Amino acid sequence: KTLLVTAATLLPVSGYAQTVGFSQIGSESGWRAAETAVTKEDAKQEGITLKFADAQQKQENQIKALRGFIAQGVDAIFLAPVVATGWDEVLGEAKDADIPVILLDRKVDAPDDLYMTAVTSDTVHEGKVAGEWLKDAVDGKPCNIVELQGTTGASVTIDRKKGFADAIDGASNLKIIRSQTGDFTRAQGKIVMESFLKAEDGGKDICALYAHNDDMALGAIQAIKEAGLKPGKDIKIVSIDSVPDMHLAIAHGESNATVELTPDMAGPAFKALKAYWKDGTMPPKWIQTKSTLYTQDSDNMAAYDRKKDLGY
Ligand code: GZL
Repeated sequence: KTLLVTAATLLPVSGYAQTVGFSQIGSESGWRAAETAVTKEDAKQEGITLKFADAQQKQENQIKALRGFIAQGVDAIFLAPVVATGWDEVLGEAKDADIPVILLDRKVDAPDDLYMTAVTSDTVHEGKVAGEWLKDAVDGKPCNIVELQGTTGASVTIDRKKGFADAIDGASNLKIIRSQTGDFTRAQGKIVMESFLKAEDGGKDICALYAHNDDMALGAIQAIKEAGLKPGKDIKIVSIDSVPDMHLAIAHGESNATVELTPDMAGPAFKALKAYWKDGTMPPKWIQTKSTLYTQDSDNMAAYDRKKDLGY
């Protein structure tokens, strides 16, 4: 009996447990932290060993992490690329090592044979949804807009800026008067919004804020209050991510609209990997996640509770 127990203890569980190396950007926003939590949970559910590396927003740390994963011979790599350029060499090394790379939530400017698939939302569309919402909200009245951009050089920043600009293009009453990066963080969002308010005579001529993510908008809300103005009323606010704190702000009338981005990019990524490992099935080059608009008017603020199971 003892022999059996020992043997059973010693033998590895049946089937080989795959290992995935995940190079995560950092924890700059509530959304990013939720993506990390969901990815770790998904890996556990799938019985996959996840090696996690936090790059603290630095591309060189991501490249180092990828080289480490390649040296360790992981079975696959997840990469959330902080910026869009500078990946060809290290992705080429992963390809030479026959390690599939899946991009999460942002894209890269690189030949698409250097990655298996990208799991992202349509980030141009998100900007468009935000712009359309504002256009309807101001209903033809003149509106000076200030814009808090995401991380400079990130695919999502380029796209969300373009989508919003496309949506308001041709509406002569809408004008972006100031636009600057707040690097997707609350702290920077507050600091840059303070500078916008100061530069615009205390903000009396600012009609709206478009922030590329909720965390910068939440920082800006603090700045707007400290300037003695009412966020969501004196200055309309639209942003992207739909994090729980933004749902709270909207429910309290301190913001107006947010476009949801699911933090669960890893779910579809693991699914694609399992199919590939099973019989070589290749996923499409882009697996798109959906974008839903949440506003004060719609009755889906209760969705705030639903967020609990979304990794927040
Ligand atoms: C978008 C993602 C962005 C989030 C931000 O897909 O890359 O990065 O919108 C996060 O909250 O910082």
